[in-house]
Amino acid sequence: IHKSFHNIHPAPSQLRCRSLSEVGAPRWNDYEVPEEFNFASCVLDYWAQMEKEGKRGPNPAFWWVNGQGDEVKWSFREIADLTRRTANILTQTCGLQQGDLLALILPRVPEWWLVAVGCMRTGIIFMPATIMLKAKDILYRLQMSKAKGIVTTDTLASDVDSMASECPSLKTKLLVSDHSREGWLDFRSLVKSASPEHTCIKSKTMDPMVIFFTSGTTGFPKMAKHSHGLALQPSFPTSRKIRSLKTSDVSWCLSDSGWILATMGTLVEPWTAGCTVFIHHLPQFDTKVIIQALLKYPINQFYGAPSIFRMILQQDFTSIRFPALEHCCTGGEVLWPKDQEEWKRRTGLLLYNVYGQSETGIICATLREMKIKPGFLGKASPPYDVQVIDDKGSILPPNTEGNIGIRIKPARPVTLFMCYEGNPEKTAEVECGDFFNTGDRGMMDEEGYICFLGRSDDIINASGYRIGPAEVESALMEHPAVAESAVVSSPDPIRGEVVKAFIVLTPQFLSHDKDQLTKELQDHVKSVTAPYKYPRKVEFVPDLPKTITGKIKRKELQKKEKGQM
Ligand code: BCO
Repeated sequence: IHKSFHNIHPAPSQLRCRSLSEVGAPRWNDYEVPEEFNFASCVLDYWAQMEKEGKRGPNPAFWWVNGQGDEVKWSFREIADLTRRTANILTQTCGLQQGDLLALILPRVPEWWLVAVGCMRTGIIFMPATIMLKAKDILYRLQMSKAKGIVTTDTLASDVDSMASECPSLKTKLLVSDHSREGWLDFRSLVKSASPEHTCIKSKTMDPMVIFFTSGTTGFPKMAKHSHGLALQPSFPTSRKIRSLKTSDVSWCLSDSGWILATMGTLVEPWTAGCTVFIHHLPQFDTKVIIQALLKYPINQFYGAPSIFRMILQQDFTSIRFPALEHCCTGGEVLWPKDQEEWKRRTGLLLYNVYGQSETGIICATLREMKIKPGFLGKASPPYDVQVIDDKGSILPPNTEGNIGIRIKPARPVTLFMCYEGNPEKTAEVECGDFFNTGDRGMMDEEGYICFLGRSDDIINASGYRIGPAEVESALMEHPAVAESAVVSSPDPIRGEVVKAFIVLTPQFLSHDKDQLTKELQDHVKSVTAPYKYPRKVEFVPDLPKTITGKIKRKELQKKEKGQM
């Protein structure tokens, strides 16, 4: 169905001052797709207009703090102005055009939101990545994507400079800093002088908008390319009920700005509802700072990976009441029933589960109005038709274990990634009959609730980070002590899973102190690749189990870790 966004999405005007779950949606449904859609003009500018007409309350659209007394508060009108300026910087000063790729590697600083929306306005495809990336990770991303631009901070600028000659496509570098740097454009100065006049492109819903790098079981991360349709997800009636955000809400999603959870949970979803996005800079994760912020600020919606909730529960309190907090939502890794029980017992609040991937956005959710079934993710969230399928793509009966699949035929959902950019083989590999195979194992009960039973491949999900074993093994192999290694997931009571490396040492390191060597190898991995991937557990072994053809039997090591052998 092709209509203009406002024909089928009258919802924003109805969202004002009412709970999203109260809003009837008689004229549109979970599956309609407008021919043209651009989040910046259709949603953000809408709220700016509502503010202008005095039809939205005085609460800010964006509220950023850094714990050192600095604070940024922007209204939608200010964001509209600043993102138009950013759009002009990207196109006029940087010379980028619709369809060009821009690496966006910033910590949680306000400029991240400006650049992301500036890209939407211009059709420049942004590629968010975590600030934890190291030089080689960045080089890989720039070369793979042939990015024409990069936006980053002082921390990574010298790494980028050191490899610029190996990235012939890279023609523009924007620095977000209080200092200037030779060869870099100074974003903060430019934004002050840029024109606020800009006409948003008329993007087709299926035009590309964003690319997330996502780890696979073999090789290095793939580029999951999404269209502007991804940003439609929180407009769908069912998706709106996931957190039932309303304009007066203050929503804090703790995701690092590199993940899809940040694009959706700190930008698209809350701003679709017209509510306040709260952000704490949080350069280092610190549970105490999080608790203090929940006590101090009027945050009533809290969203983050289960490890974050578990880490908060590790703190020394028997019971705590966060004065404003009403709704807690978690996703990105397995949520155990005991986490939900403990969170309820000690905070008095329910903890709702959502499930998704970089390729999909939210696939399943326990909506705010649904009963929580401990151990279950929730039900399929339209536009996704989620089924548990066998290896040929046939739907399995209830309570049968299989692969979690999303129906892509006869119609591919608009919010599902378009493809792995430049990798038709991998794109084809994840298709299974009429379904996209998530690679996750699961089971559906008679009520349609789905539970997660693990990965079907070797991908590790450590505290919500998707880590490919090959990325860690390749980093380990660069160390002279490592003759061979095999990296697998190992259970952990706080992080759900952690990375474990089985290492065969080279002869000259056999007599080295093992504790010292473990630390040295961990530091080595942290220094050559994004540090969240480092092996928190290391075991030195004389050899690795292998097949007759010499392939490492990872599954065997994996089973041993899970205590199944
Ligand atoms: O634990 P260590 O201290 O030994 O190491 C930590 C850091 O100290 C270290 N590090 C950070 N920057 C470094 C550095 N080391 C050297 N140089 C640097 N520049 O690296 C380790 C980082 O590990 P971490 O981030 O797991 O540890 P941390 O700080 O305890 O954080 C805990 C969590 C729970 C906050 C963190 O793991 C996290 O944010 N997890 C959630 C990830 C997430 O949001 N996933 C969602 C992805 S999107 C998705 O799944 C789709 C869902 C719809």
